[in-house]
Amino acid sequence: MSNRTFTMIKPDAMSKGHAGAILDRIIKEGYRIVALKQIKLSAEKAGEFYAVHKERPFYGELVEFMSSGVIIAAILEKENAVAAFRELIGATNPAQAAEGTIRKQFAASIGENAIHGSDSDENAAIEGAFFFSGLEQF
Ligand code: FUP
Repeated sequence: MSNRTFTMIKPDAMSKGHAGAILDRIIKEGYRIVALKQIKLSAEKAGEFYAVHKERPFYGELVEFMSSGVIIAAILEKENAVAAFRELIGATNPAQAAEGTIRKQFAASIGENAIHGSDSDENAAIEGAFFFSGLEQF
């Protein structure tokens, strides 16, 4: 069990002005910020990040959406971070997200669902390294 996960506040939440509230919630839930940056992904970089979904019907829309605006990327630390953070953000489809989750509060649809959280320790490490060098992690 690793104590780090990776997150992105997605373009929909950023453009609606929810970044501050989401970061506040994350910090209040006890996560320590290991690394954080604001960045805009090119379509190529977004495609690379979501390469695992390449064959899925929503891949094109996902890449277009994730490269449509600025995001915040961050590495977070807390005990059992991956599982705990998945619980905090809620189901992929906000219609199925539990009360009190970040997606329930801020997400509009399954495609534009406000926030990303890694689904395994292995992916958390891969995704964190996609955005941050060792020198940017504290
Ligand atoms: P999650 O781990 O909850 O982010 O969900 P997935 O890894 O299954 O999907 C990654 C992203 O693909 C989602 F955040 C949004 C997008 N997606 C869709 O647009 N449609 C779908 O049916 C499933 C996922």
